[in-house]
Amino acid sequence: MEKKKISIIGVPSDYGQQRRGVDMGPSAMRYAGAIERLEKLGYDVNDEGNVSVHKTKKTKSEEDKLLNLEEVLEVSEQLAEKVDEVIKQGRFPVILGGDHSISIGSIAGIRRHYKNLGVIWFDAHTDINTPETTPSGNIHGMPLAVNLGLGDERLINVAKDAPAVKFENVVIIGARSIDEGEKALIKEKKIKIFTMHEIDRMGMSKVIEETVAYLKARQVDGVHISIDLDALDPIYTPGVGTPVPGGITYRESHLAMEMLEEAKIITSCEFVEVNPILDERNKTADTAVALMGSLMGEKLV
Ligand code: 4U7
Ligand code: MN
Ligand code: MN
Ligand code: MN
Repeated sequence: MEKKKISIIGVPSDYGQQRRGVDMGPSAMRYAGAIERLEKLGYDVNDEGNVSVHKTKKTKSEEDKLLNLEEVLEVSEQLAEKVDEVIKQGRFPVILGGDHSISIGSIAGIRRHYKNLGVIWFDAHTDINTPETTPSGNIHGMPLAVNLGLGDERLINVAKDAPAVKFENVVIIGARSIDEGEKALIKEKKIKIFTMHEIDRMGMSKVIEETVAYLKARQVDGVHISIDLDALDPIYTPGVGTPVPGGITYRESHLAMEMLEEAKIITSCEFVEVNPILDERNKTADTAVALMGSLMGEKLV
């Protein structure tokens, strides 16, 4: 049998938020052994290197309440092209962030290849703010909205050639910090969400069973999982820009990855918000790479 092919794409961008260091996320995950770990699983791994991110003076567009909009756009366009190219080559994209604004570009590229894409958003936050609802102006709080076709037109236009993700094709897992405007939108659009409350009550096993059944019922033709490391409790992933207590445990997160792997539904993935400057001995990158192993088929025995 031909080896399954993976392409790693690094995106050293920190333009979606205001803390320094998250641009070093791709290096930290490579140091933590991402490539070796996937090769050990028998994959043909191609490290595509990093998307080039120009270090410019950060600009602020007061009027639009969007920080570093030009820079985010530039990174997004490049990343969308790169992801598109990799999928055309028949390779499975594994994207390493960078802050979560990179999902504007990654999912834009992915969307060109699916008519009915499913998206799992593994995060302490819901990242569904728009310029109208954002309390911070930080674009890393907006990528889910943008991929649903909501928010700033220039950001939405990164994927102008592709269908928007459908509201009913999204599942949010791990949320525990949701802004008022986000809550209203989630209710209005009836977006499927398993907050920490549901994870506590149902257990992660049931949450993933229901997630898989939900996406299958919608007959998705691919599923992208976007993993923000702040979904986990900061005990396990202290190196993130916006930590929120009361998160997913180490084992719960691994169980989620193992069950998604068993379900064979995932067609692309990304790991974001790893910030080595805020980390303890690269713990957050290590956890990201361990999750990657589980998601891609590592077994305990
Ligand atoms: B992350 C926030 F207000 N919602 O929009 C915002 F709480 O990618 C945080 O999930 C966003 O880390 C966090 O700024 C974005 C805030
Ligand atoms: Mn988050
Ligand atoms: Mn996020
Ligand atoms: Mn964050």
